[in-house]
Amino acid sequence: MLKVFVKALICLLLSMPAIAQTSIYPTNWWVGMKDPSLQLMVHKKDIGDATVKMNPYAGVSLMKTYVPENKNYVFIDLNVAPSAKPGKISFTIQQGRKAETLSFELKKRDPSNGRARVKGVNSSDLVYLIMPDRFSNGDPSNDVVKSARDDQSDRKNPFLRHGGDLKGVENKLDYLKDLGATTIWLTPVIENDMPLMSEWGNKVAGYHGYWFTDHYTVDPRLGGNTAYRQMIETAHNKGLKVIQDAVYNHVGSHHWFILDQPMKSWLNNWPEYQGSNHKEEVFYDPYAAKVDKDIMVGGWFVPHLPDLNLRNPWLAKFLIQHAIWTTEEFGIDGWRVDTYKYCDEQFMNNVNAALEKEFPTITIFGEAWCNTPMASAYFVKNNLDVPFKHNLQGVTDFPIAFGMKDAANNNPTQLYSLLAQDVLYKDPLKNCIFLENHDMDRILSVLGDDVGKLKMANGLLLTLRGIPQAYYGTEVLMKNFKKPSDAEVRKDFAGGWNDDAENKFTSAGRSAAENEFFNYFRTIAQYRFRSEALQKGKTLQYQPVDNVYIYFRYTGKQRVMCVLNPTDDAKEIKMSRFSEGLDGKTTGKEIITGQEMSLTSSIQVPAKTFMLVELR
Ligand SMILES: [Ca+2]
Ligand SMILES: [Ca+2]
Repeated sequence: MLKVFVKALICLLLSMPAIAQTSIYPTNWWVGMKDPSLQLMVHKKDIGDATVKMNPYAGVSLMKTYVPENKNYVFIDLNVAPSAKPGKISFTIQQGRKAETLSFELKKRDPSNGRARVKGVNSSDLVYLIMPDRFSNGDPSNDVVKSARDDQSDRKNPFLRHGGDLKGVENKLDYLKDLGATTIWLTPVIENDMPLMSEWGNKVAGYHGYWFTDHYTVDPRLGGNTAYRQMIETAHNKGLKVIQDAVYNHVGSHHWFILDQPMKSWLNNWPEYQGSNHKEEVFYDPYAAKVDKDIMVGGWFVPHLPDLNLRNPWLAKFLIQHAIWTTEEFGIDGWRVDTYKYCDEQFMNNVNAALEKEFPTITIFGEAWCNTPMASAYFVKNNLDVPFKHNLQGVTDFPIAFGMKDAANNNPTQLYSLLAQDVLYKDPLKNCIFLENHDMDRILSVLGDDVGKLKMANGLLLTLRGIPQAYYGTEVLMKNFKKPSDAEVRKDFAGGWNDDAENKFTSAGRSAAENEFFNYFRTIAQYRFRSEALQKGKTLQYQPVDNVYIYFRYTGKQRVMCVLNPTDDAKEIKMSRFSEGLDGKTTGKEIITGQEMSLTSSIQVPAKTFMLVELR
């Protein structure tokens, strides 16, 4: 492993670029931010030997400058007073006899934050997760970028880029809205200018987006910053919201600040390559050894993803300012944070607090791939007595994902028990719930290609507490296991490319079976869109008896009853046990079939069925 690591570092050094131009990060800022402090990171050959002066600008003061070990950087701390007006501040950089003037823009903040943009995402929403490279190609002219380290696009190769982009997503927003989605979450859109990397014996492109190389650039193969801004504006105009995917734990090995590292402590360095142990227990285990925690947080994912030292205050400021910059610049409504449990805990609390300070309506949920509610709850606001308290709003709720799968597989008892453990969370409605995502086997395959089970699982997904998230293609029966690789669960959406033989974005292009499931999903999603009980109601659940699981969602105005019979037998269920949930109601309408029902004595529940009954 040592050899691999050293080889990787040598490769990095060899590919180190000359610094072509002076760059300032963030690329601009705004007046009127609640935090007046602003730290500029300037990247320029030998700037550490220069003198930096700020030319007078009303309301903006230069507090201090700092030159790190690498003299190609200087950090400039500014204070931007509330009185400062929009405009361009300038710096004079004197290097020997040469003087250069750098200009930096302070813009006016967008007045619609918290209303038309940065609205936040909550349990009233339905999130639809898209990997843009694999969804729809709206602009074939950007499929290949000649100047990129990876200049290939080939739909026949599952590991290369396929040409999908942000214009493609924009073109399909009406389809998503009709399906009942209110929010799109895209796997990261930030530039991944990485060469092909070896993963499990394959040469793989950064088509998925998780290998950042420049935080301030949206990947040109997705359409760049302009296409992202345009897609978000169109989504907002259609009443849809957008979640961006953040990665704080690592970057790609060809990120400019890895190729020319500002200081030695920028990364979590080890004498020889050290992978993470992937054991979240180290955080809450009262008996945990410190070294195990150090390896969990500081160990790397793979050699080509340098693990960031989030305790470095300059790096932390860079990343926090980037999160704020992105939110203000593009007006996104929320963040999903990748690899949350591998990041320094205090850093994560600091990012979340900084975002919530500038954008009180923002939503943030973290990816915490955990098997137990105890572990999931640890990473959010919780009711646990633990030494470190996280401030995160919600997590991607893996235990509930496994519970819903088991329930559809004729074992609902585990789901019942998992929900009982919601006592651990301050607000379980802020968790994101799902059946599948880009890192998991597709749920239809997991359920043995049984569309009946798929229906039951999705019935649960759309009616249980939390923010439900669908994964692109579920609705048209896309399936596969991650064997031999995760590319199998990231196939192209048929019809997203002009030359596709089939177009599953239209009912005419879908098979009868696909349309049946599509309509099933859409019916519940559309009902959910107007049901306050499903969106924000309380939950009342009953212990499963004979594997039939019944729960209610209710507010003061509306009640719904959800009935899951995953068994192979039709059941007659006596209603007397459910009087607390029925609250005196004697009739109901089953939403999926439209059937009126009497609830006075008993109901008939067909085998392998999920019923959603609005009480009257
Ligand atoms: Ca394209
Ligand atoms: Ca880490």
